[in-house]
Amino acid sequence: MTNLENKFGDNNNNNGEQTYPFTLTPLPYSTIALEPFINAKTMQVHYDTLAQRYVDRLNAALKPFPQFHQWSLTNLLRNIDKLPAAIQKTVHNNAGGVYNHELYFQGLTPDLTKPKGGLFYAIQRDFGSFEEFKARLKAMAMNQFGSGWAILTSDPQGYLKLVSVSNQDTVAPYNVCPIIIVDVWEHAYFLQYLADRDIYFENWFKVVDWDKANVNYENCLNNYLD
Ligand code: MN3
Repeated sequence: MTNLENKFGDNNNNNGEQTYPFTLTPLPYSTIALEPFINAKTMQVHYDTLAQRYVDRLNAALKPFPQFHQWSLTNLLRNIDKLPAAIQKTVHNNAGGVYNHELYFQGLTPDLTKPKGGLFYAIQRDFGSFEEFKARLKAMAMNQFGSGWAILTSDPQGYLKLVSVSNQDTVAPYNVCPIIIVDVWEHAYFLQYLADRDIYFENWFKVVDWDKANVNYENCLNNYLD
C-alpha cells in the first residue's frame, strides 16, 4: 500500500479513519425524518440495532489485540490478512458492516436535495445522462443476488463507476472512493416494503443527500491531488 493510496482511501467522508473503539456516527436527522420514504421503524431497527451490532462485534473481536487498536477502519479492511486468523472473518464482516453503513446513513437527508456541481457533471459525462445513471444503479441494486450493496464510486481521476459487493464486502481495498451507496440487504426495506426492492430503491433515491455526495466527490479529487 502506497502512501498515496492510503491517503486517498482514508479521506472519503466515510469515517474510514476512525480507530478502536469504534462508534456509530450520530444520524444527522431523526429516525422519523425520512418518512414516508424510509419509515421510523426501519431506521430504528437498521441503525440503532443492526448497524450498532456491527460496531459492537468489531470492538469485541479487536479488544484482546491492542496492537491493532491504532489501525483505522480502512487499514483493517485493507490488511485483513495481517490480523490473527481467528478474527479475520469477524473483522472483515463487521468492519465492512461499519464502513458501508456509515456511508449509507450519513448519505441520506430529508431535505430532498438535487444533484449538483462536479458530481452532476461527471454523472452526465460518464453515464450519458442522469436518467441513464439512475437506471443503471437501479439495475445493479435489483440484480444483486442475496444481500449486498450497489455503490457509485470515483477513481482517482474523477471518473465514475458502479460497483456491487456482496454481504459486507467493501470498496475499501481498492483505489476508489465510495460516493453513494444503497443497502439492498432485506433488512434495509423488508419491514416497510416487504419484498418490493424496486419500490424501496425509488424511495431511497428520493432521500439521497446530493450535497453530501458532491462533497464526497470533491474530497475524493482533492485528497488525491494534494
Ligand atoms: Mn444494512
